[in-house]
Amino acid sequence: MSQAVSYSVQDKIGVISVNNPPVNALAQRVREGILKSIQAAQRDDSEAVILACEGRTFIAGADITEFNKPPKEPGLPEVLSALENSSKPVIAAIHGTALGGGFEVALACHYRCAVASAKVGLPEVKLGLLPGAGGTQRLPRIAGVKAALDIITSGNPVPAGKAHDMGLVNEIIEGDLLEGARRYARDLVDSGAPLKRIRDVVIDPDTIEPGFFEQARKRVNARARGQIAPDRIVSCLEAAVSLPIDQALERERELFRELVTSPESAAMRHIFFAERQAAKIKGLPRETSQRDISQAAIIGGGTMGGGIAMCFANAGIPVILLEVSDEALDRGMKIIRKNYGITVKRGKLGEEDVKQRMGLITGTTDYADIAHADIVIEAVFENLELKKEIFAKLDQTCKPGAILATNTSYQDVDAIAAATGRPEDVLGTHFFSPANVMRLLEVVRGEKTADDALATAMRIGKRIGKVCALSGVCYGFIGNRMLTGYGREAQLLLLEGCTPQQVDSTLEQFGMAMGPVAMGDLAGLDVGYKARQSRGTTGDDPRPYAISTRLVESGRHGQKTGAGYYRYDSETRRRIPDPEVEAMIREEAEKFGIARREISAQEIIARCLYPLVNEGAKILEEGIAQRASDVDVVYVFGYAFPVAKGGPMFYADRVGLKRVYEQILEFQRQHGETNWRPANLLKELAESGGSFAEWDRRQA
Ligand code: T1G
Repeated sequence: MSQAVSYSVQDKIGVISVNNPPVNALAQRVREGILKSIQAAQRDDSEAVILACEGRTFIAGADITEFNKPPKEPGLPEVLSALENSSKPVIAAIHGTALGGGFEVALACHYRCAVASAKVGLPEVKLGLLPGAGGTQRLPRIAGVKAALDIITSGNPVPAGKAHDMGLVNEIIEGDLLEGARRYARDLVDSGAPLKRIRDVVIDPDTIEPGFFEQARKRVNARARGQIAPDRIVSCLEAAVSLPIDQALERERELFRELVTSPESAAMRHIFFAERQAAKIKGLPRETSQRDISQAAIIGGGTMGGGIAMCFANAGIPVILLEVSDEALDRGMKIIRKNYGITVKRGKLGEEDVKQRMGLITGTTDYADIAHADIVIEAVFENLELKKEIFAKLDQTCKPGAILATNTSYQDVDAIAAATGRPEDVLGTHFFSPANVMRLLEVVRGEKTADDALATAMRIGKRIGKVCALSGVCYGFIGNRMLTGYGREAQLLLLEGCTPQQVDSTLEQFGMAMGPVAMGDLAGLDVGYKARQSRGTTGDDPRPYAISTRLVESGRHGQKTGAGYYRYDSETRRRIPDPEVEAMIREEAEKFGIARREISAQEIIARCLYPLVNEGAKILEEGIAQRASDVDVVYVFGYAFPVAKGGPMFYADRVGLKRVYEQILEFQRQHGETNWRPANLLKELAESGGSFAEWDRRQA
């Protein structure tokens, strides 16, 4: 047996123990070790066999890093057959998260026991895959087809208690798992319990209502955003009902092979690892000391401040919300209650949970009350002078070592830090609206930010459920800086001949959650309008703002006024193209002497996405972002870039940087140097046949 797996027998109960940190992934040596152990168990005097894991979790799945390499024997199906065909009962003892291939191993055992804190699940769909080792065949045989479809297409874990109610777990173990599993195994043997092989369960096709699979396929494809795995999962479940299991297993393997070689899965696996890489700060050892965070404070109880406060409360961290007046504080608390109310309505939280979380949020108008906070996050509106005043006050008020963070979207974090006598404690924590929903957190490193403050911010970000990416200081950091070109080109395309619907639907077919024009209506056109008013726009190219300015000045602020670029159905909020706006666009184009023309979907995609890539390359060469994969993480988790396309930089690698570069040069010829100056890094990689992925590897 490989050192990753050990086997021993005690009191006639065999124990196969897997030890492959960090998550006991089913690497080749683990598969081989389990196979040899179960084969040995057939020949010894054991009367039952327990399959357990050391470390923090039961097997958390196949080893995702192996998918890009040639398969190695033994394959997982062979290991599962050996478990399932064992002549003596095999019991999976589950703790942590039995996921993917890990849960499929457990389903091939005859019984499953688990501690109450454990979870089971089949999250392969989140990697653009499907359970390729019998999960789509065994799960419906015990959970039923509908529940199995929900579990596999959502990819969400099922807590042990619920899994027990569903029959996925046979026994919940109190106390020590292995001791409990031994007792359970002994009881099974003494009671002559049968070898329960899930594969022997037959699904009665009459239990499936007519049209179930057609509706399921329509439903999953409607929200797939370019992902193909959900559709194939429906096909596997159809096979579970209509084919004998061995043929259905073959069908599952065939569809798995299609997915594992698909560009969509390659993109999603890229994001899986990119998300984890982004949390690592180059040059900062993993064991960099971190500051204890047990009390947070938020300055400003508006939409953002309230959402940020909820993030801490959701993670069980007490948080004080500071506002300028009781009325403002009351408004802030109302926003929080309303947000929680929505979550309860959606069935995602119970009233009891909300009560417990609200109990962690207190309010004050007195700075003295936040003096003992370990982290303070300022979330007032985007005015640099106001932020500087607040940080000067925090400097006077907060205890030494408190982390002082600003939620600014654009402002200079170094200028804010300079308003204090402790710039080493100051950094940016840029949340995305709504802060209690959007997972991205840009952590902005100031010139003088201390390493331990930075390491603490990255860790606390993960603790409150965020995906963190490190940014240096520049206008707009990573995401918003890149967004400028994306929004500008969308506006210019409108003047040059596109309708709002054409731009939006093209990018939504590409996989964006919402097109850029509709995004403007959602955010509120008056927001940008006011920012331009306060900033002043002399010298700016007026064309990208011409239409939105006209809309705002005619009272069309977007969804909030029922009309912007589109009109909105007051009931469904569905957008409705508006000929009045299209006439307005034509008028503006005429003013600028722009001859309108037919514009292809390809041009819309390139004109909007290549500025993301180009600005991303500039951000990399300036050292603002650590990796191209970090930029991908920012766009997938902060701007709903389709995960099945892997992020703007991964997508550009797939298109080919030479082609992207040459297209940018063509746009430069057509539209001038200002907006289309290629990044040096892009030029260099394009001319050398390189890629952003290789650049990341070279910089590692
Ligand atoms: N393979 C390889 N490495 C993995 C891995 C995996 N399955 N899961 C995690 N890691 C690495 C991860 O990259 C990180 O590495 C470290 O472990 C800690 O992970 C046949 C085909 C289990 C909930 O999708 O959801 O089975 O950065 O930071 O927050 O049908 O990891 O330290 O170098 O995420 O405590 C299905 C994926 C695979 C589960 C733990 N399984 N993993 O979360 O730690 S496909 C999954 C997770 C499959 C079968 C199919 C989480 C976790 P490093 P972490 P965590």
